[in-house]
Amino acid sequence: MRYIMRFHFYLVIILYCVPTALRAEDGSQLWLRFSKQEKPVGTVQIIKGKSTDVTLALAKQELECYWKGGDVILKLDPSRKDLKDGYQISQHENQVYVIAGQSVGILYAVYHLLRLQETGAGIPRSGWVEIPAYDIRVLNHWDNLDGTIERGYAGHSLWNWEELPNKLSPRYEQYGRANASIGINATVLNNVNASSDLLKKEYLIKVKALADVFRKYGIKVYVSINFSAPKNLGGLANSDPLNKDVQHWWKSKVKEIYALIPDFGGFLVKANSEGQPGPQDYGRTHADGANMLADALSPYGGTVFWRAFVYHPTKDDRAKQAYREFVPLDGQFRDNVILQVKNGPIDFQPREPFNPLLGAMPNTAKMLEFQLTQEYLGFSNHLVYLAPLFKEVLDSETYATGKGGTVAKQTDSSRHSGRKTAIAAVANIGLDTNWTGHHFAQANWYAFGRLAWNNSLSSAQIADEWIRMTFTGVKEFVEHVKKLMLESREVAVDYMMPLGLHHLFAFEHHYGPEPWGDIPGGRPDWMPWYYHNADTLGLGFDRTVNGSRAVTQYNPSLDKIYGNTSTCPENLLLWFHHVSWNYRMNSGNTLWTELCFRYDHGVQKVREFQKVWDRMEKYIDRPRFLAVQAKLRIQARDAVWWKDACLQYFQCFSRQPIPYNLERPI
Ligand code: GCW
Repeated sequence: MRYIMRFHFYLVIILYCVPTALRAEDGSQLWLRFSKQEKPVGTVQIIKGKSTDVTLALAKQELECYWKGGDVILKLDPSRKDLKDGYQISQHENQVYVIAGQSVGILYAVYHLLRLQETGAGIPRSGWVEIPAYDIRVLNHWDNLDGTIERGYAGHSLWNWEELPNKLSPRYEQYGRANASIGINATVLNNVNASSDLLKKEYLIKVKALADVFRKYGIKVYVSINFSAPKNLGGLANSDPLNKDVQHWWKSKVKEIYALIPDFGGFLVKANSEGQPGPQDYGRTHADGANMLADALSPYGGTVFWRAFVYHPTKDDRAKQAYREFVPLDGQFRDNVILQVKNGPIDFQPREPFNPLLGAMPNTAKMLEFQLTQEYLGFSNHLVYLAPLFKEVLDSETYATGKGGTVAKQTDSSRHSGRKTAIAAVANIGLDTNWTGHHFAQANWYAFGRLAWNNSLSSAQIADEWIRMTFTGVKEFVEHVKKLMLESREVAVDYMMPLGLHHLFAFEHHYGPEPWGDIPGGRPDWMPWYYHNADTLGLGFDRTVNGSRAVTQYNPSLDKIYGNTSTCPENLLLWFHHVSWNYRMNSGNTLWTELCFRYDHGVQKVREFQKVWDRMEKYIDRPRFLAVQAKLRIQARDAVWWKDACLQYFQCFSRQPIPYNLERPI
């Protein structure tokens, strides 16, 4: 009997582990390429865990498949509330002890151990504790019910609404596992430009099917709602948040959802922005709208993510809209509402200053929204590692709470005991075999998860881990590719829009350059000239007190820095100032010459990336080598396109030559 049981045990391990090990190198395995162990090297014991706990069972299974470091003891300790969904790891002789208050903490710890093993980092003897920086670490999918993805560049949606709930794609499990491995614990399934239909019973059953898959991985499901659903679906006369019938409609809808999904996360809402309905349609405020939903969700512990991205026609500077609309509402939101704020005041540009709302509204919970899908960064064609962008925002000094009041500190759990904290990113995931279109775009998904867990990690450390887990630990490869990744965002800024330029994108699709774009009679804030303001005198958007005054939305200490050309960081100069073509930059160049050099530098660096990558051929598998090589070819072509288009256009205003030692436009 014992032999049969043992045989059975090995069979399960083989069936579970081998398929991952044998799969072709097509990128589908992401960073989860743990090599399987031949036979168990140690034992995995669970202390104080329920035998029916599927998350715990998964954690154990992962260790049994891949862990080569000896005996591990997993212990649930419900009294350790201080750990939240984190864990404590220690080592005694050759045994590793993992303690967590919840089973998902154990799962995270297991992935941490495997990561240390795979990257060769070793387990610190002294042991350590990990507590996540944010309570809710959430991906936002902009997936539509017809399978398309708004701003998605990696194929169609993962969610197959036609087949759900009866057929469950194996990718749902893989998605859950990948997210759990980096600590992501929440997902918003559908586009913020939401269809009311998602709240129909027939769809809620499908949402439930997904929630049932993700639960094991510690992931809660949220949905984006359409504010007009009571009218659209419920047939009510309106969707006014102060109308009792509307409130009642939401309460019963929420009750229906929780009856299906007891751990449902809550709602994400885009209201009164880009034509979406919202409380202002009825003369109500964002707080009225958010609080109505919050009241419906609160008996069940649900949360409302209310977006601050409001964008509608205005004569004033678009960058000021969100702050102007939301700051007067500070303190009016319920405790289970979190204001979801895009990292910059415009829209996921290659570089923006941080959104001033993040340093305002002290009595309102706020969370950051990043964008992983590269809407403004070359789609899935350009290699742009985004951790440096995320870190730049997180580490930005807001001065809101004196020195050290960084964006990270304004939003994470370090100062907000009691209130839920969160961080979101718009996903870059689709049905493509490699999930994200570009193999290196996987690194952005990975980096978001790692920073959402620990916002003090460095971009370099995250890149290092990712490269070792995804490709190889060979030093040559790691060092060169890491350098390339770390430079890649600044390089993209250089060939697209250096020195604080922004929104020079082609209309609608946002792929290439179109600084000249103009639609007679169209909204000014859709036109690139609105943002660059090029004229014969100079270039840039005057947001100082002499211009749009957007600079005054920052704390006075920053307002002074940004508001003066001599103290404004050069990488934001043209964001805040209209500067003369002959303005002297720190390099000694005039603005015009510096601009030429920056664009040219961007192009030359992408060419250098191509050469670096070519030298990496011998270290990795052929399919991924060739795929990245081909994408770099596109990126190099695009970089030249950007440089030529922008420089030749701006030259019409500067009326100065392109420096003789730079590459001629094609
Ligand atoms: O960046 C803009 C995009 C829209 C998007 C909107 C938003 C989902 O171009 O496609 O809509 O932002 O964030 O709501």
